[in-house]
Amino acid sequence: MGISDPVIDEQTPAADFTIEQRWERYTDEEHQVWDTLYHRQIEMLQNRAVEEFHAGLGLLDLGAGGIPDLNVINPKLRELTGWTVVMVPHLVPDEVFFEHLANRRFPSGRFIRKPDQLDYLEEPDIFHDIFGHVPMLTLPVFADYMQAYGQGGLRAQSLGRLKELARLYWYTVEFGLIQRPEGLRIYGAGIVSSAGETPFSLESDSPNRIGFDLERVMRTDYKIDDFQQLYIVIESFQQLLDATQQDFTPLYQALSADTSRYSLTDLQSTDTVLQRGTQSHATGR
Ligand code: HBI
Ligand code: FE
Repeated sequence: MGISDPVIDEQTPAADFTIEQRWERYTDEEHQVWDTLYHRQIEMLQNRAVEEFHAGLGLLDLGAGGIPDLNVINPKLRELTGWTVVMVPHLVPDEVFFEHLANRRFPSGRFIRKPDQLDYLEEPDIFHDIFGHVPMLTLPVFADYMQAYGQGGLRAQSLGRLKELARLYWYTVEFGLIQRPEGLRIYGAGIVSSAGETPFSLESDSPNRIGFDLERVMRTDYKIDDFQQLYIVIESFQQLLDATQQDFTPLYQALSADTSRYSLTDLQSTDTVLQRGTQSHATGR
């Protein structure tokens, strides 16, 4: 599974799957990978990532050089929004993941990709998890949204609605865009941590881009192995938090009563269409 990391392998995870970071054990080569990725993305993200993302990087000083030390960033993050980052070996079971989020703990991988894997990896590493996700956790409204998602996840699991709820995470936390007066901006962690998808998500004429609608998102499948064919655009982070804090019971009932699901590329008459994509990337034409 994934990339081998001796500092993970030597530990027995706790009951909540956490391990110690043992920051002093990262090699120079590993710190170098962080720095290479960091500088590449910072360039790419000027005027593309939402302002609050850049602010979060600054508040936590994530560009100080090398892989961040949790003992340094956690006191700052806790002070700002009450969140902390914990280390986990690899992907953790859904209920463990949700339980951490519901308690304002963000589970991050410890390992970092190898120098010859800068652009592709199968599971989230510390660059994706900390550079991608943690800056937004400095923003109170987004911090609250992530906790509400974790709490919703625990409920969805008991109601058998995990698949639908996971789509919300995918289309917002991982691949979300936001409309700003100066133009579209990126806040999704899967995009900000990817050199290829950063310009693609905003500038390509291939993908569809539509406004946020919770039921629409929950009815729409996604692909994990290529750039997205559909991006969901929110108007504000408050919109996201409001949507998540409502009682999902009627929505889940509607999803059971009408089981129709939308294909990735079909637009619906009720969609707020920002761009009708050509899908040239997916079809190769
Ligand atoms: N575990 N470490 C880790 N990181 C994730 O992003 C993650 C996970 N386990 C489950 C999971 N994500 C997903 O189930 C959901 O968000 C739905
Ligand atoms: Fe992620």
